[in-house]
Amino acid sequence: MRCLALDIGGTKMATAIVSENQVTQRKQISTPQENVVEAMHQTLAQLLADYAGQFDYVAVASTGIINNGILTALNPKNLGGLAYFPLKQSISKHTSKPVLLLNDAQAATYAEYQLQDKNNIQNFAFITVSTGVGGGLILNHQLLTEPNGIAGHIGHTVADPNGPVCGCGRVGCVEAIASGRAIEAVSKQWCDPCDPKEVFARFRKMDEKATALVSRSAKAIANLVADLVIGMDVQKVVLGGSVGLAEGYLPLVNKYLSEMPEIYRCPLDAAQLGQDAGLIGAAAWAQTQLTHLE
Ligand code: ADP
Ligand code: BMX
Ligand code: ZN
Repeated sequence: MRCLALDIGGTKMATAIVSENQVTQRKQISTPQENVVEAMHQTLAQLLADYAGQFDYVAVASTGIINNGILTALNPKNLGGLAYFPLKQSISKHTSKPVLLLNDAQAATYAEYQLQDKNNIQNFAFITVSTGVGGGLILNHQLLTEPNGIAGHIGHTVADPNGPVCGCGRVGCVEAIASGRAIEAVSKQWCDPCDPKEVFARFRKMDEKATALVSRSAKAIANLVADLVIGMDVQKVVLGGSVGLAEGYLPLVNKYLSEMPEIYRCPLDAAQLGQDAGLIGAAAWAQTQLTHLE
């Protein structure tokens, strides 16, 4: 079965044909940031036209809470202010093939879990540190998506009750401290402003301000991992997203984790599928859903 897979993040949209976990015809564009509703409809129409005739089903991994084919942003600021979008309907206008959807981090979780030693790991989590901070949970070998698509939104647990207000409305979320957008919110105010990519370049050159900012993010993620271990007996965590995979970040998170009492620790690795985890996971998860429907 050939899948047209779409991975919609706050910064970029990736598309590809995925068949037996192999990614071909991959394309990447920027996620619309203005007139988002109209631009999203148009972008999806164009993508469906580009891949016409090349797929048997469509699988979408998207940022936001995905429930009944509808995207509801927990943090609309990550999507140019878009709070609600009828994602399934928008795609189904252009194809008669089945369209299945789940959250982007949940999709990546599913893909990365397939690569684990499943006999020894029954509870697993994935964290993406990207535009936002997303997550997915496998408990007792099962990916949590029910009942409302919310499970795994661990970027909106609290890292600092006295921290900045998050785009979701809560104060001090992990996302408001650790995400790419949170890093940018600080670095663009510097007298020598820069984007997160440059923050990391400066961090690797031991710049003091950049190191403090990256460390603040890494510490919040290390605490999030510890919370998963102590709250759900998570046995392994995998990290993804452009911030999560940035050189030097994972070792720093691991350093903070190693400073905690042993009971809070678990192995923490980088996503093996890198930027393709969402595409591959969406395709594979959707295929299991189709099999259940048969
Ligand atoms: P998405 O959120 O769309 O899935 P990414 O995983 O690429 O996309 O995350 C985007 C965020 O990562 C942005 O905030 C961006 O500034 C930041 N970013 C992009 N490239 C890098 C890099 N090389 N190092 C650190 N941060 C990066
Ligand atoms: C936000 C939230 C999650 C998403 C996470 C990572 C929105 C629009 N998104 O916490 O659903 O999984 O960001 O998303 O509320 P990304 O865009 O950084 O990949
Ligand atoms: Zn929040």
